[in-house]
Amino acid sequence: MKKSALPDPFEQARLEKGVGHMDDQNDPVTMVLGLKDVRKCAHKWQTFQSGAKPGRIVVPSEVAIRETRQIPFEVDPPEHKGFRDLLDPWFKRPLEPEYQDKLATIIHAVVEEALNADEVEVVEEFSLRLQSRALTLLLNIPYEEAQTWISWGTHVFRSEGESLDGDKAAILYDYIDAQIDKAAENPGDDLYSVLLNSEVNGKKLSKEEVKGVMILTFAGGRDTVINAVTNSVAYFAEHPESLQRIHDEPEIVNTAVEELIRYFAPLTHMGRVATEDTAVCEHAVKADTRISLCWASANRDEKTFPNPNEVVLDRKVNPHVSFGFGTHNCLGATHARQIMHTLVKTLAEKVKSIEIVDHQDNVEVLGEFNRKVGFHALNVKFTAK
Ligand code: HEM
Ligand code: EMZ
Repeated sequence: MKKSALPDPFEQARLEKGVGHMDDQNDPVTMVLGLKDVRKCAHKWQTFQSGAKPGRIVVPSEVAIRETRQIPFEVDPPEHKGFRDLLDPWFKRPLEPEYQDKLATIIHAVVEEALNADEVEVVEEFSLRLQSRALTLLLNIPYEEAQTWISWGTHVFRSEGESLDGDKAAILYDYIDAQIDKAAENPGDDLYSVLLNSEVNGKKLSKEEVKGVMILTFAGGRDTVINAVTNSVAYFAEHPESLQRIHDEPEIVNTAVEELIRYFAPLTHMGRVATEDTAVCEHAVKADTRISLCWASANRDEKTFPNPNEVVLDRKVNPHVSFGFGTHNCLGATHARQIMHTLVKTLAEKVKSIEIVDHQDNVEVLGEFNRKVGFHALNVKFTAK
């Protein structure tokens, strides 16, 4: 099997039962596996809520390491809408040409660094740098600030060997508290200041609410983007013909990016808490227990995606759910898509070949399933055109 392949561990359970089961800190999860069922449950926010105890809809649950509610992620309708209406225009800025030019400059520099180096460890030296520098644009903060975020490593709530790391989370919380205080004293045109001066439903956002938005912006857009970027490098290392094809047919770059994102599914699943006794695929789900919407499984649903385990760069019909579905669909998707678009184009223009020298898989253990989501480390050599 190719090193860049991400096999689908859910196929049999999806076909036979439609659901899977995993335990997590004594708060078990019924995983919803089929595309239609995932969409249906994502829609039923009254039965499957996001606004449970902060941290509980994340798997592994973060209840033990945080109290701040992430906004708008852990808020249900109708309150959700007010926050979303405030945030949507800001998170659409990646569509502006000036933003795209700055992003291209950042990505070109990261690719040039890689081409000039002897060997690159992609996760830390390529993807994390790219993600952090790009995030300065989304927050509208000076470029230099990325250095601090790079020093935190890939995930802000987890570390090597520890699936939940309270000490690491505290670094992020203290940092955000300090930035909020700074912006309150000396407002600028960054996201902190904009949020501090905004109202939702006729009320100014509190510092705690601003913190809830900022934690989510840092956490939600971090290992997801790092995985997407790292998996892309691995994929093109093993499929040079695909890189050449994108070079020769640049008109397919948008569908190619969507297909890579479908195949990678960087966020495996996200939980909900049942508000009443109910059922999914004829499996009882008791009130106050958790289900998860398994985006990674839904994306391989053979009923919707022919050859689901192949990367088909010009796949025509591609209703993947890598960015979620319905109310909480990903707010950072415009930024993430723009990163992927620019990265893929830049690699196709500048890179002749990528050789994988060494790799360490990142495999998530999800009860009965083991899912490779990407790499803990990926050492490669880039060769320029
Ligand atoms: C929501 C995936 C990048 C911020 C979501 C959801 C998914 C997802 C599946 C839905 C969660 C749910 O329904 O409970 C991804 C993937 C990304 C990515 C695969 C990269 C390839 C980003 C980035 C940011 C971001 C870059 C911001 C910096 C958010 C926010 C939400 C969200 C704020 C919550 C939206 C809401 O509750 O209304 N993301 N994400 N994401 N994502 Fe992303
Ligand atoms: C949460 C989540 C958001 C969570 C849309 O996903 O991403 C996870 O990586 C974080 O650990 O706290 O922000």
